[in-house]
Amino acid sequence: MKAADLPLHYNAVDIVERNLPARADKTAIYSAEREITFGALSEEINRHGSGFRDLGVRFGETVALLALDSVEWVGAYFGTIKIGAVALSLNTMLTPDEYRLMLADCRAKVLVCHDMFAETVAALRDDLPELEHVLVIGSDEYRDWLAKASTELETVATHREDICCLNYSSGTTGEPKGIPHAHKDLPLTAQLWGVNVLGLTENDRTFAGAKLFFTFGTGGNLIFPFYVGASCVLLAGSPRDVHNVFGTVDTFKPTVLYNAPTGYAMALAREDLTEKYDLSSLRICVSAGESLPAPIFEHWRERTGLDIVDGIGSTENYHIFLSNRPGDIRPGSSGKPFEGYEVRLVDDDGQDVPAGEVGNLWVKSETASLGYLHQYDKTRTTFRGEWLVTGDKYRMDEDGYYWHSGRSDDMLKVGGIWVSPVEVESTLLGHESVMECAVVGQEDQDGLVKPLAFVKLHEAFEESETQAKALIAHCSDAMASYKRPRWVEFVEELPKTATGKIQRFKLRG
Ligand code: 3UK
Repeated sequence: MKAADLPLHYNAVDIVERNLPARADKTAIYSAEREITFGALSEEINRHGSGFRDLGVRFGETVALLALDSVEWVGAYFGTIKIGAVALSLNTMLTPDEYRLMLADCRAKVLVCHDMFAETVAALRDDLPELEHVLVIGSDEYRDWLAKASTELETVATHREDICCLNYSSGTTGEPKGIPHAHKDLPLTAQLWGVNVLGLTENDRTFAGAKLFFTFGTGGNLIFPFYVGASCVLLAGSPRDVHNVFGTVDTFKPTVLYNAPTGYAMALAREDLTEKYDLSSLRICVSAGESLPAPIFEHWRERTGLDIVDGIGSTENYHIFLSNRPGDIRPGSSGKPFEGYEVRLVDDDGQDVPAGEVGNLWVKSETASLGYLHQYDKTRTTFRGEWLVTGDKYRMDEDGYYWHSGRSDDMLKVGGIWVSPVEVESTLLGHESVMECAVVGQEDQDGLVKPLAFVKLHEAFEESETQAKALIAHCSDAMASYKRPRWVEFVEELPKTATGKIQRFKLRG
């Protein structure tokens, strides 16, 4: 499928509405809080869209979502898209400073949040003059607003290349980059990977440890299932809790499970996993976010009888662009390219490297974003004509499978989510005891990368286990906890260049 196969005027609310009227009574979303049919969901979407209109939201303006995975998230998301506005999906684990930056950058006009975020948002409002309305899910105001809104809503005839959604991804120095996607990208990725590679059908029921705010989750657990008329299962709670994820599998019986490698590693650490939870509904598992080490794949297969399909995706491409496929898996690799995505491995001068050698991974597709919002320079170095520079190093083996060989920047993927060493370092430097530090990735016992901090203390402080713990706790409080260093090594000196820049590569194990 090509973008040109879609109508010129295409609105991605089609992903839901294509199921009407045939599947009006089929459950679209299962969750512990609420279940909803395609018919009722469509009404909920119309109410949200009409409600946003009533608040003055117009074509191209941004509606921000800072919410747990829920029916309301989905209603607000597609309601925004249907009126030609842009749905900003915010990671729920960020700091107030990050929210301020993002909301200002995209001039969000309305924000929909769950009440646990209401206080954080309220404290930012003085700095965000363009944020006119904050709607707290479940509040009386929200209920009244929705109740008053019309269930009839005409779809705005957006161009298939108009922007429908926005996600922020971390940069090397921790600054967020806004990545817009067009209406066309949603059905395209659904067809190219969801259907053609994963083989989703309307008989599937998807579930993801990855949240809806991450395009791994939005695509895998919302867009792709709805595109084929399948249902999804949403979990409001944390996917870092094994019981949350596998208790949900046990209760709602999904056929497909998406997770980051760490989700599988954490589950394998539970001896009683398969006795405690009935996983028999699952037919296939998917992993992305960082590479899935072969031992995790093998142990998972031994323990559950299930294969894990590993594919590399990115927010820039919306979803997976190089992938293993059911029945054709080379454990430890990211698989092969598939229809709709071409890849190249090139040296630093842009020349193709021979098979077997490590090169920079470039990818060409019709689902790539056109650039980063308000980041002209960064856009020009990443989006090169038809090719997108991923920042990943890869090697192709003699059978055409691609093997991840690290990043060309210092960025880390921890639990499938970006961690900028610079951000962890500046947080550590915020602690009174730290004079200098450097953060690098180190593999844990499962072969998954976690932050390791090298720290030089001020003289008055003592290198001790207690001091190390205090630094880790400091990071855990000041940032999203997954970004904290898992280990601290005290050093007398850090390796530096002649100009005084810390050489992280010399510290990598
Ligand atoms: C790394 C992987 C090895 C790689 C994502 C699936 O992770 C996603 O998007 P992000 O923008 O990060 C992209 C970067 O993450 N990566 C992702 N998957 C793998 N490395 N093996 C993998 N399987 O460095 C890539 O450039 O956060 C993944 C679908 C949608 C996504 N947004």
